[in-house]
Amino acid sequence: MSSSKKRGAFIVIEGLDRSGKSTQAATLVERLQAKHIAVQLQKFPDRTTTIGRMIDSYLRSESDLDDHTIHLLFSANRWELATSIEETLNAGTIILCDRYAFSGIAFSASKGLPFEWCRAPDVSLPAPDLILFLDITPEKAKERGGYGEERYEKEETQRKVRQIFGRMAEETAAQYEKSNHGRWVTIDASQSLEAVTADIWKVVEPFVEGLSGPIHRLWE
Ligand code: NYM
Ligand code: MG
Repeated sequence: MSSSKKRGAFIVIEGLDRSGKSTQAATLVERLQAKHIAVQLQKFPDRTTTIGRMIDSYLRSESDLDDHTIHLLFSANRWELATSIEETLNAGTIILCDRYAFSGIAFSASKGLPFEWCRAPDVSLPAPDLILFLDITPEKAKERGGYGEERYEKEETQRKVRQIFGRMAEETAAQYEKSNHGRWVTIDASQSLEAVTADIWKVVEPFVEGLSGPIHRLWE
C-alpha cells in the first residue's frame, strides 16, 4: 500500500422518520457499487449488538428506560462501532451512515434533556466529512403512508426534532466556516424520489475519490 493511499469519506444521512433516508442510502450504495467504489452501509441504531437489542426493545415499547439511560445507550451503540468505522475508512472504503449523533441529540433533546448534556457523550467519535440532512415537514412525512408504531413516530415529536436539527444545521455550518471539515448540506426531501437522488449525488460525487486528510473527531 502506498503512503499516498486515500481514506474513504465518512458520509452521514440524517432526517426525520419517513424522510426517505433508508431508501436514499440504499440507492446511493447501489450507485457507488455499480461504479466499483468500495462502500459500507452502517445504520444507527445498530440493533444487532447487545446494546442494540436493548435499544430495539425500548423503541418498540417492550421496555421502559429513563431518558438519560436510553440516550447513553444510543451513544454507546456508536462507540462500540467507532473503531471498526475508523478501520473501514482507513482501508479506503466509504462509510454511508443512516443516522448518527445528530439524531441522538435531536430525539433526546426533544424530550427536554439539555442540548449540551445530550451532545457530551458523542464528543470525539469519528466525525463525518459530510452530513446530508433530508429535510421534510412532519406533515409531508406523515402523508407518506403515516408514521409507524415506534416511539417518537408522532407529528408533535417530529416537529420538535426538526427544530433541533435546524439548530444543528446552523451550528455545523458555522463550525465548517472555521475548520473547513464536516460539511452539512440540507436537501429538500419533499421533492420526488428522483430529484432527491439527483441532489444527493451532486453533493456526494466530489467525495467518492477518497480523502487525504485524517479522520476528524466530532465536536473537537
Ligand atoms: N434515535 C436514533 C434516537 O433517538 N437516538 C439516536 O441516537 C438514534 C441513532 O431511533 N425514531 C431514534 C430515531 C428513530 C429511532 O431509528 C429508530 P430508525 O432509523 O427509524 O430505525
Ligand atoms: Mg424510524
